[in-house]
Amino acid sequence: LSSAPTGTNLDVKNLGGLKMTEGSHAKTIELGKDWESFTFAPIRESQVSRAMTRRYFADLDDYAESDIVIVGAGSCGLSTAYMLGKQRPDLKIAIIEAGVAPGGGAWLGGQLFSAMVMRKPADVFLNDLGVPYEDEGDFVVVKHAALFTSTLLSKVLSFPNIKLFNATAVEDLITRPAPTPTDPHAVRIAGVVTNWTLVSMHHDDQSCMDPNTINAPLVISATGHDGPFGAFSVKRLVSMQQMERLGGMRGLDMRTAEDAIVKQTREVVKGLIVGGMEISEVDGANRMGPTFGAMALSGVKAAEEALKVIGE
Ligand code: AHZ
Repeated sequence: LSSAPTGTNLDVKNLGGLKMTEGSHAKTIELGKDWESFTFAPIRESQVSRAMTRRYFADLDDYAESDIVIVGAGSCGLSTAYMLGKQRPDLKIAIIEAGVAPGGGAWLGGQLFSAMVMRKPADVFLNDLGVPYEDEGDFVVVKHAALFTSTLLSKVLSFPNIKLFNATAVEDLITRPAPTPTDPHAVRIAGVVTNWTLVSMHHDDQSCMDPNTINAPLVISATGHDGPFGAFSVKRLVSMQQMERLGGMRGLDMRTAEDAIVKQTREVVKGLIVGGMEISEVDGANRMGPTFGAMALSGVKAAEEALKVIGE
């Protein structure tokens, strides 16, 4: 990857100052000097198609064997990816996000309000990211939740060892037998089964749309609390009889919820770490509503747990 040209200063009043070199023709175009003769560099439709598909299919090939798969690109999944991407450039990390737009519930604070509240000590995560906030004593406020999410997303996506597959749903988990003395039917999680989300949503009215797979020794699930697309992995653990039942997310109590989510973030069955609001369904923790410190710090804890499993 070549980086974006630096040193240019695009200014609407002074477009003539920006010079652009046009591909192989090496013709210098001075933006804004003469809009009548302005033209983009040449293109053919097939070049655009190949530029996208070649890279996507190379990524599918490359990430078919990943070191870690993160399921769900909400605030917890993205925080996990950020910590791992920063610390371990040697690991190949795939993020699978069902939605077209990554970010989960973190584009707004609460209800439809813009500001995002984070209780201390989650301010350390914001400092690391470089997201500004107002200090209100025991908590801090980011002016726009979207500023947090877009900053986090831009950092995660710029790590060369992380690939986001969005509009892609995890439909199932890959398992291998891993019997223990107390449970001869125990399994370990060995990857994920994927499909385009739009295909996943049509299994009831279209037949024979088989999925794809990604092998990975470790899966980190952060699919949020129960809902149409939530708590995916832990619900599947119950239906495949690796967990007797879910505790079920409890009512809202900000005072207890956030500590519990961070503390309970862990490897739930071999090869599967669960974080963010998905873990509230396992142990029966309270929800916290619109305060996001636990999501960032659950991501930090999930990354730490991952390094314990994978080896420092
Ligand atoms: O699209 C989902 C969302 O972006 C994605 N996801 C869910 N199931 C998936 C599947 N395959 C792929 N099968 C899937 N992706 O997971 C993401 C979850 O993001 P989220 O923001 O819902 O969860 P989180 O745990 O990161 O953050 C929770 C934020 C909440 S909820 C809450 C409350 O209800 O009280 N409070 C907070 C702070």
